[in-house]
Amino acid sequence: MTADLARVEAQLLESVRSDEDFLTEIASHLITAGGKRVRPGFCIAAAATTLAEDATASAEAVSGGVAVELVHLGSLYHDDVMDEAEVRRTVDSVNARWGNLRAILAGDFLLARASELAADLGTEVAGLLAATISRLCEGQLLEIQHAHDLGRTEASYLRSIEGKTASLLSAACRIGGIVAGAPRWQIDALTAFGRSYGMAFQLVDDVLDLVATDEQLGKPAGHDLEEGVYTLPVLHTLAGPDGDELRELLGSPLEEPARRKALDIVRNGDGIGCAIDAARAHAAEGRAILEGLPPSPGATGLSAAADYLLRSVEAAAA
Ligand code: GRG
Repeated sequence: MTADLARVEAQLLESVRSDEDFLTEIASHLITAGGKRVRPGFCIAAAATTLAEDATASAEAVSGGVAVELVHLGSLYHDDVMDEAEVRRTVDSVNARWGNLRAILAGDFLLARASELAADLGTEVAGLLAATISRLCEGQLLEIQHAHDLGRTEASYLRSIEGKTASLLSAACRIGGIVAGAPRWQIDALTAFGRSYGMAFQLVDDVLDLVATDEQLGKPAGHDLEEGVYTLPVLHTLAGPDGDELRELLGSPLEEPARRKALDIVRNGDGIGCAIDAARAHAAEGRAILEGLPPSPGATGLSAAADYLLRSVEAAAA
């Protein structure tokens, strides 16, 4: 996988080259800044579930992974504009360095380059990636529609994270299966695994925003609370015995020391445990789906990723 991911890095940089050097620079900014590359890794591992033994990834699996990462990057460029974020992947966000107009354009450029790569992989992949971009927009819109909404329901939260996060992880796995020529039932199983893992991934991300230290996050904890994004631990706390106290603080933009106080209430209640349980259930569902596949290093790798995700949040919340 290490050598395959090195090919992903090279192709990512290659795919954002423009005749306009300045656009190349902006579009490369968050690629060189790092990132975990979970989505390309999943595309490659999903393709590898068709092989009984370790093998070098095909060019199509690498391209599929690059296309999905470019969509992820494009969404981060736009998300940082919406959030007025200053830091991403430990460096200046694109909007902080070059302004919103350039960040939006460069985000569009990343989506365009992703689409070109997807087109080379065939109409099914191109259609899937386009549909997934729509789902990201729907999930994100649902989130902003409910900003500061004390009446946000758990069902609405789950719909939002399915769109904004799980859909892309699911597409990464599906594309891996498609380009590897897996049978349809296996492509569908990989798609379902990616969705389950993606739900767990966003639940974990939301818990970490509440439980990790400011130093671990590289930004103040409780950022979602501050933005008015009430995630599952918060919704659960609002519905519980400390709900009234928390409700008094939320519902409008949050300044210090109210952010600290709200964070303490959520940390001391059982909302964090409830969200970790939900993540655990989604990860278990994902692992069970993988058990239905023929044994392969690809399936083992995807299952290990689900284990690792849960261990990381359990350690942070302990
Ligand atoms: C333009 C495609 C597009 C979408 C517009 C802005 C938007 C709608 C969607 C944003 C969706 C979003 C930011 C979801 C959060 C996804 C998420 C969990 C990001 C963090 O992913 P990691 O942890 O980050 O994999 P790295 O940096 O490691 O890649």
